[in-house]
Amino acid sequence: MNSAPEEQSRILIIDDSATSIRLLSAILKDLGRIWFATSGEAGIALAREHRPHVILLDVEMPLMSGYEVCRVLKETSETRDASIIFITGQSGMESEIRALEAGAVDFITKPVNQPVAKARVCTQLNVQRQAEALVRLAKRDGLTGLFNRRYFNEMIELEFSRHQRQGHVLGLALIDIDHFKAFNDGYGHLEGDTCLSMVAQTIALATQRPSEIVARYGGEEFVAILPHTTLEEASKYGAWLCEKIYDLKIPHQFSSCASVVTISVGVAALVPSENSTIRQLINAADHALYRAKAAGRNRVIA
Ligand code: GH3
Ligand code: MG
Ligand code: MG
Ligand code: MG
Ligand code: MG
Repeated sequence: MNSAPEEQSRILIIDDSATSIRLLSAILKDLGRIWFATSGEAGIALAREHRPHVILLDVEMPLMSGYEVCRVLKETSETRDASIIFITGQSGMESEIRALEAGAVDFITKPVNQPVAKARVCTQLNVQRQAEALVRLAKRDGLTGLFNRRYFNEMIELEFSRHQRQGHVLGLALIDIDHFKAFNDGYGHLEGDTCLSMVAQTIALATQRPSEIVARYGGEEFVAILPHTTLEEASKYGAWLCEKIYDLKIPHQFSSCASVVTISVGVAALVPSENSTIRQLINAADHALYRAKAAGRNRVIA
């Protein structure tokens, strides 16, 4: 969750003809992972489960037509962004317009011309890849590669409503590098950037649960969302982070609390209640961080 791996392309073929599915699978087999369904309903279920990048959708099918399937896919949040390419035996302007109006991005006519079909799917896979790259960039901080503040804001809303609904404890940690201004002043801004990145990577690596999210909160401040984490567990996590950063042994001769780079951590946790808010949680962690600084830094306070 806190790093961003490249994903394999995913293609779904929805067509009531087994022959047609066999042919298309053979044409597209090198482009990614392929699923297929022989009815609209089964296709929609597969699309929700696997979130294909490209969906090849037969127009003429019994029960649910391709147009209807397309409409449902476009109205469903998990499948809305897939590129839908219609496959049809009907050629002509009218069916082409109807397909585009239903939300399709392209159109392949039967009998399928193999190189053309492959090229069209390739084009859409590239479009999808670029869209994914943009989404990834929009979530990330340029220097450290961690999630950015905007993404944190989205995710804390999500986790907070989950915590209210499901009734679990929601932990939060605010992490701030100690005497970082002095580090910059003493070693220069570039060294400062390198130090910031190393600290960020270490925090990200130490925050392993898939539900946990680490973001760059501001300049030399980071934040970790810790779902299902009590105050005591969050304190342990904070202490562990302090140790990990200390163990990096990044020299800091201008620090007045240690000879290496250290962090201070403030943690808080919310138990579900009707009048608790996100602001409360962040403020509590912020006050704890302030106290960790006042108490001498290189420590966690709850
Ligand atoms: P404290 O222990 O109380 O947190 O002291 P501090 O010096 O770390 O805190 P202060 O808020 O005074 O200074 C933070 C410094 O972090 C100042 C700013 O120049 C530096 N900083 C913020 N963002 C970046 C960055 O992206 N790169 C570098 N090199 N420095 C940054
Ligand atoms: Mg058909
Ligand atoms: Mg400060
Ligand atoms: Mg600081
Ligand atoms: Mg700060």
